[in-house]
Amino acid sequence: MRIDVVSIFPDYLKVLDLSLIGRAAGHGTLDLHVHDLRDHAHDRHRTVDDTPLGGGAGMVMKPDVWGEALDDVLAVDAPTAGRQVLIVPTPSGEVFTQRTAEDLADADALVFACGRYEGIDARVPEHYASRGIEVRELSIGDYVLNGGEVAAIVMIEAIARLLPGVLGNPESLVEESHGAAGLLEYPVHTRPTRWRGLEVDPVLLSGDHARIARTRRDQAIARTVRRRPDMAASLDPTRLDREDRATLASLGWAVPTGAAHPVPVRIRTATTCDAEALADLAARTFPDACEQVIAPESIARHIATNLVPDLFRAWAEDDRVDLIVAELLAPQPVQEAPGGAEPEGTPTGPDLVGYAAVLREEPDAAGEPPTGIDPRPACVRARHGQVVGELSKVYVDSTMRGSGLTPALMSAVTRQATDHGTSLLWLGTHVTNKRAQKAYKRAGFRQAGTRTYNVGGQDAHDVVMIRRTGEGQ
Ligand code: JB8
Repeated sequence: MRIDVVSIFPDYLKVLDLSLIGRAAGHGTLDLHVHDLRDHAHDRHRTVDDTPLGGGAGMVMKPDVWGEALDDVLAVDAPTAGRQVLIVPTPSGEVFTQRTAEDLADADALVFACGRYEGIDARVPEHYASRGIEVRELSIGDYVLNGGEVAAIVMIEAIARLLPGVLGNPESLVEESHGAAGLLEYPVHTRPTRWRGLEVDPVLLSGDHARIARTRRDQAIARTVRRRPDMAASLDPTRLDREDRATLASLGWAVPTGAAHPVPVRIRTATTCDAEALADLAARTFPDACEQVIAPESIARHIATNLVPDLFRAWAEDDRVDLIVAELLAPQPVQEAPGGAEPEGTPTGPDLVGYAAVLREEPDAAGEPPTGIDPRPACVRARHGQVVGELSKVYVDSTMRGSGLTPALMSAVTRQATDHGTSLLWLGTHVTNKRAQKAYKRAGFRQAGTRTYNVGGQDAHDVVMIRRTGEGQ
């Protein structure tokens, strides 16, 4: 690739002779030429600037001087040189990203026009574009430099390292921040394994490559969510596997079924204020659990008598119940409405899209178990010395199927139940509901037996699954 740089400070570009870019120039991969703009100024003072037309602060670089300089290096009306791009660094340009670097690494020749003062007369890029030159006005970020030279150096380094033969180890290019995955890079470590009291994750020393890859992927996701919510919001769901989605959902970004991007969610402990929205959600989601096998009237009766706001209010107030909800967060308004008044209309409750509950089998002072707790099936009853909790519900709205919210809710409720002393979780799920059984199996549950469960007056046959909590979750 040939690169020409035009500047009033050609010495600035000397840094490029150092480092890997200089070495690439040595190989002939890169052919770098720096030109002094003042060679094209013909007055006694070699003037390159003049006052802005229309007034205003500072000075503007003269189009005639730039035109003469660029005519010398641009192949105007001579499309023989392959792809040539004129790059004008400017804080008012489009943002230069890794995608831009990848695109420009494909060109045969780049010409950088480095301005100073208030910039170059706007007719200069306009002129060359109209003469068929590919022109890009580019900014390296939302801050202002004193001139285009440093920006050009940044772009040249980002582009040149993508050229074949410039990097010693091209594999360094496959896994890096701002790559196609849309994630930041995971944190890296080297020996010593313990340094100033800081240990590295033992998984890195395990030799288990699948687990290492999973841990790193989760760290990359966590970093991206914390540091770059803008990147999290524009992740491509088709590049996210099931575990990515679970990690992402636990960190507050869920991918609605079929959506192009994740949306922000909050996974939190429920309060009594959620009771109405929870009853609505339960009524929407409960039929999914047994639709094919229980009569619609029985389902309706169960919902109307059991899944009512009072049940969820009682649960939210009961220490023995771990009740977790997933709330869809409203997209942040760009700007507050003028006047700042709240919009008219019905006050809206939380937008709940999932919930999970564990009911711990501790009698209260009056000897009563938590409201709604099921009798412990025989296959669970056999286990002594355990604090038993029923994983009563893990429901996710149909719009959020495959979003990662189910495992995220499951791990949130399990963590809280464990913190509150639960050592054995059990659940019943309809024998025909294979999707639920698979999800519970992935969460570490194993079948322990069966039970009969009454749904609105009709007996249903459930699989009973159990899972110990605590270490190794
Ligand atoms: C005059 O911040 B920058 C930048 C600033 C400049 C010029 C070019 C680029 C020319 N000031 O990227």
